[in-house]
Amino acid sequence: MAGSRVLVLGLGVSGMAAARLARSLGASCQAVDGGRGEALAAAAAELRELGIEVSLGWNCETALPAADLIVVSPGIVPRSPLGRQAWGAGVPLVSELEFGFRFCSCPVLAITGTNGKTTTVELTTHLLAASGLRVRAAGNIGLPLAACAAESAELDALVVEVSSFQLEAVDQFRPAVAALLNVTPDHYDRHGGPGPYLEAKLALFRRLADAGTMVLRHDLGEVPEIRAMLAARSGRPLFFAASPRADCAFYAADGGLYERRDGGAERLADEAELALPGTHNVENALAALAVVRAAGHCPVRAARALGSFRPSRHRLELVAERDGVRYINDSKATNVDALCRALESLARTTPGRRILLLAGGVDKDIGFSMALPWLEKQVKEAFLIGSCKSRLAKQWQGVVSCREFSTFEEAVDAASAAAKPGDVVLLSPGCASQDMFQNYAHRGDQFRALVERRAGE
Ligand code: UMA
Repeated sequence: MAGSRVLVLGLGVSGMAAARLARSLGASCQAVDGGRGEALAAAAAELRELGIEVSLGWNCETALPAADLIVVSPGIVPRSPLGRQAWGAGVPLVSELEFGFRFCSCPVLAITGTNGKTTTVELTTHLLAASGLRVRAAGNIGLPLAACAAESAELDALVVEVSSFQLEAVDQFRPAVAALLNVTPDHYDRHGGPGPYLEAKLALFRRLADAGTMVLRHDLGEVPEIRAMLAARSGRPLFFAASPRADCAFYAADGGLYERRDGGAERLADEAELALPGTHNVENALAALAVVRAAGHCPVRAARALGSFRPSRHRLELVAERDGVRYINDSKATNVDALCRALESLARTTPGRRILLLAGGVDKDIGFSMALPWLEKQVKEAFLIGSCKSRLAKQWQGVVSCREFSTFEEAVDAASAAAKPGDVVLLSPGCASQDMFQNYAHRGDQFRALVERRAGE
């Protein structure tokens, strides 16, 4: 990179990491961001100290600074004004994921899918660390790959959560293992529909090295685009399923998790050991074990650590129990499939409890009717917020009573007031958060604060 000119677009965590990396490699670097404000001013000051030129409040009215390589942050939409400027600049353009990957020297184990990515990445990292490997979780989970390049020489593997946004501009990204957990409606507003969304996800496999292994939920092998891709590859993928299936290397049966190998099957763990409720978490555990095997390590040893894994916050997290009412934070549910999975888990773990559901947020052009059977069974009332609240109410009204609120506080107060002993107040929005919050974690923290404030009254 020494002597080349790198232009970084967006100064969130991805852009900051990419700019620091470019500079540390001896490139001359410039960075632009359309935003302003205190946090960005502080970020810009830090970069200027490193000799990086920064322009904030970029309005796309002038040409972008000249560069040999443009590195885009995942939040920059290709058809947005800045996206059009960047993609139209006639300069090689890569995502931060691609840029970081080019300078990582340990194997990358990549995990994508609509839901369960973060849990599976954390669990895989936990299993590998418990097996004595030096590993780190990175990527969409919050630690950009570009921030791991220097440290990667000391690591045995990076377990990387990969989003469809990051895959829009990859070229040499070739993970050693690529896992696809599931594909359900999400981010159609950005990608333009189910076809392009699937295509973006499949970019992960299209660049898999021949020696690399694919890990897939068994039913994904039937998707025509995936079947065609598998037919063109020499290696066989490792399939997993949360049911007994003869065609899967990792599967669940009789309350246990199994690996089928060399004509036999070995029980790796009991399902009951998992501190993670729901069928989807059995799938996540099987996927993590499959990634361990695909990376050349022993799932039998790794499986011993399944029981000591604890999920991160904002996923079916019990934040309070008061007067017989449970308050559960599932702010990580940013699409309707994740909401259905939360309701399915609660049906298993707390059967018979009625749910007061807090939902709504950014409309990603996905339908919400998929949730109707779950709502009908378990939800007493829905308290709706955010830019898609009226659309949600229209689609759900027939099966569940819906109320719309202009602030989150009003919605949480109303749900709490309506709750009777034995009920659950569940925040599982089924939507992204950015219309009212910084991100899903901020939304979950606000929920906890509001619940705790009511407790103190
Ligand atoms: N910006 C512009 N112009 C634009 C768009 C953005 O200037 O048109 C600027 C903003 O002013 C801001 C910066 O870009 O200063 C933000 O960049 P970013 O949105 O890419 O955010 P990062 O902080 O770099 O976070 C990104 C991911 N964000 C997105 O994909 C939107 C984080 O995933 C990820 O954790 C992080 O990189 C590290 O890899 C978040 C996410 O919501 C959690 N991901 C989606 C999801 O999980 O569904 C894909």
